[in-house]
Amino acid sequence: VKKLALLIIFFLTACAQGSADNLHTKTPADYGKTLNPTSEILEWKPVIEKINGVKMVLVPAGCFMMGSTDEELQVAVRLCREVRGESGFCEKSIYRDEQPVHRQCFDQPFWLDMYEVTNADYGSLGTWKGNDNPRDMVTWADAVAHCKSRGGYLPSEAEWEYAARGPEGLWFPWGKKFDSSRVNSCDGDCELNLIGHQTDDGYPTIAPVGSFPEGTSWVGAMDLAGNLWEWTMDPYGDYPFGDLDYFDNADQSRRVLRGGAWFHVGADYMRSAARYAVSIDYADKVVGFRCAHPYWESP
Ligand SMILES: [Ca+2]
Ligand SMILES: [Ca+2]
Ligand SMILES: [Ca+2]
Repeated sequence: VKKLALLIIFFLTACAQGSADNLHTKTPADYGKTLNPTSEILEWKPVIEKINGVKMVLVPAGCFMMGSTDEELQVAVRLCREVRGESGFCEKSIYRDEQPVHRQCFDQPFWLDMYEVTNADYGSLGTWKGNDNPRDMVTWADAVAHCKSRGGYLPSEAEWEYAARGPEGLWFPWGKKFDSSRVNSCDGDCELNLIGHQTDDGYPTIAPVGSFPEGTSWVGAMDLAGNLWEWTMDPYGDYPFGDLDYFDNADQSRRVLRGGAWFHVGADYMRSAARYAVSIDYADKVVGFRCAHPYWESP
């Protein structure tokens, strides 16, 4: 019996090392990166690994300016007016929770799902259609539990925004100008298309993940803007994000969604800095999520 137990332990250890070999024994230098917050990350080339069966992209250590400048809020107002007209409610105050702009730094790299979590990833096939469609109708707790089951976690607002806009502080994952053809938004054949968009992305509701490669962010993550809105870990609070005061004063009953979704006609909520707080129990056809994973995994 003892021998068998030892054999099992040996086998388990071997398995653990097997999976470690393809990931956690790699140092950043193995990817040819220093992963230091230097100008090097402005020329970042995506690094993709399958972690527990799901494609994830490496987000290097570094810093960015979280939140929106006055200039960006003016852009948000303009994008809102394009949809709701001059008389529509498109005040700067709607986006005021994106201010003040403040620096956020990551001293460790981390992994982020390349795509929104799909029905296949989530294990809901049969009930939900399409292997590659993003899983919707998930509460915050569902999202947290799924990420945990994969050895990861739901990304923070700061992690999400950094992966979307990068050290250059882009307004959208691809740049500073909105382009409806780069996202699954509400255009063309979408029922809620109020402004007679000239473009038609071909998807009236959700699209299979990765359908819009032109919308890929600097780290190689796709559909950060559009398709499904994405849960983040954090309770809703006033910036600056992340310090002790933030969590003490934040509204624990609400969590923040990022990136906008397929039903958005305008681009104001597709901006990488845009925040939208909903009840922690909210579940809807416009909300999904993606997971993060620590770079250095404790043994
Ligand atoms: Ca579109
Ligand atoms: Ca669409
Ligand atoms: Ca999305």
